[in-house]
Amino acid sequence: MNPVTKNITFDVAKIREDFPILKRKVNGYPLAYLDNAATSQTPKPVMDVIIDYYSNYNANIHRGVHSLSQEATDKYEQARIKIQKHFNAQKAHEIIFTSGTTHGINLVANGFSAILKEGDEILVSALEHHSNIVPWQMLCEKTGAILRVIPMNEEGELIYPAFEELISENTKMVFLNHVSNALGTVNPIEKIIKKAHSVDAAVLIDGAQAAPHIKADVQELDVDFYVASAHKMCGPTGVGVLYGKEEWLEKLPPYQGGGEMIDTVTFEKTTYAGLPHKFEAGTPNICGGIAFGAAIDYLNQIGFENIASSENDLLNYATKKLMEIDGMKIYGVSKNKTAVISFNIEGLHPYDIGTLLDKMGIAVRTGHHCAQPIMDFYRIPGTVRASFSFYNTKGEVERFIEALKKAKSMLS
Ligand code: C6P
Repeated sequence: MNPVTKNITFDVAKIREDFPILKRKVNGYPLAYLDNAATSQTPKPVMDVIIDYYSNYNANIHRGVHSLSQEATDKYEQARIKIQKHFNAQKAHEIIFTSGTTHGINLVANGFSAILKEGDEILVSALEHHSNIVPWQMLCEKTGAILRVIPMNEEGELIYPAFEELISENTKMVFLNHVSNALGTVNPIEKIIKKAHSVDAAVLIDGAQAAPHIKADVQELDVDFYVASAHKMCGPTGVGVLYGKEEWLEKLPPYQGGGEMIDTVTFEKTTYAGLPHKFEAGTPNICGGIAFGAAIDYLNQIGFENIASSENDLLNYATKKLMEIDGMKIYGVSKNKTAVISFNIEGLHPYDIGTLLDKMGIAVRTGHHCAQPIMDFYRIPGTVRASFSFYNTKGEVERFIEALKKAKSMLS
């Protein structure tokens, strides 16, 4: 848990006014939405942008001479620049719009099939979401490259000395998440990137769970690829970002062929458009991209220090209260973690706990969280996962704890 100074202007009651969904009831109880790692809720300013788009300038982009098309194109490209500035990318064309983190990773993995050869090694961490495992396994099947795994410890942290032993001149790529979705662990990506570059390996960071909480600076990190999803950042589903260093994006072949990604097409030969269009075939999620820009504005207006500070308070309070419950086991106890608590109560199935919590208006996720290797490590089928956002309150944590105690007594 990170000590971060809290800005006194942070007013959670006022912030909650921006999220109409937080006023609804579920099963007769006020909603306590504690499944933010799965997807975040959408504030009114972002919804307003979506309504404005469809009310006033819905049109295809980069294609039309008419005013609506030009307005939509301008707004879409402005959103790209907002995202560029947010992640501090050097160039706007290093920002590729995707449909989300999964798409971004697949795009890069597909590109590396033209670069890797049999016997090359690629390193993945033991803490990954399936999205950052399966595309690389598919890549290994295609190329004959070898996938090696950086192991984790009981606390849910990567074992850095083991990474140092695994990495070698044969390592061509390292990919891991910035923050684990199942445990909340913040990985030491700065030193991993530095070490990977010492053997000329490229690094892809899956920022899906970090981007809502931590403002990553891709130039300072010197990372080769960074991916994230808008829907975990108060934006809509179906849109995300792939940041790639220009030199890498130039080197990788296109992922999909189609409209907008070409320069010229004849039946004999097609030449491709430059960046970023080379990787953006077809009509994109135009409204989603523009709304993603608005979501980034919204988060920056709240302030990432405020976000970290308020979420950290909720994490500390919830952890302390959970530990008072008999039979409680929390998975992922790194000192450096975001506001995610994965747990089980001895003798109870996570699914049963989640179902009873829902009956009391508390939304959590249960299961393997698309991270089966982590569950295998702990030899469990799954966990209950509560994940907090800056718009959650201490009162909601208290309701969650009380509901959990009630569920426990009903199930025992
Ligand atoms: N994790 C969760 O409940 P998409 O679905 O493409 O937006 O994101 C995939 C993804 C990739 N990496 C990490 C670290 C993630 O957490 C996720 C999505 C959600 O944990 C849904 S499975």
